[in-house]
Amino acid sequence: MRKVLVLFALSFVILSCQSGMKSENQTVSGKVITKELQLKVDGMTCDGCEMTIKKGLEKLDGIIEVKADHESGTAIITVDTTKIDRSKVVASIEELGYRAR
Ligand SMILES: [Cu+2]
Repeated sequence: MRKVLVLFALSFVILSCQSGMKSENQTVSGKVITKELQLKVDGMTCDGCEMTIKKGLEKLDGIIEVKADHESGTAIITVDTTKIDRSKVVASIEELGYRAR
């Protein structure tokens, strides 16, 4: 019986360690799993384009934060991976009239 208790305690410690670990830029808290997607976006030429992408993406469920930069042609999009994935974000950017990869 004592062995079982030790095993139980041990597995609990291991499990709680794992849930506290972070992989790269992925954060796990409750049911929200956030991830930063770094995309190359072609076609942005001014601040207005950045805003178009920002506003367009922020309407979608699962988008937490959007940073777009037309000078470098990149966008960093923080998403909740339980609600949206990279391919959906790319498709949405293309629907807005830009090319993302
Ligand atoms: Cu523009």
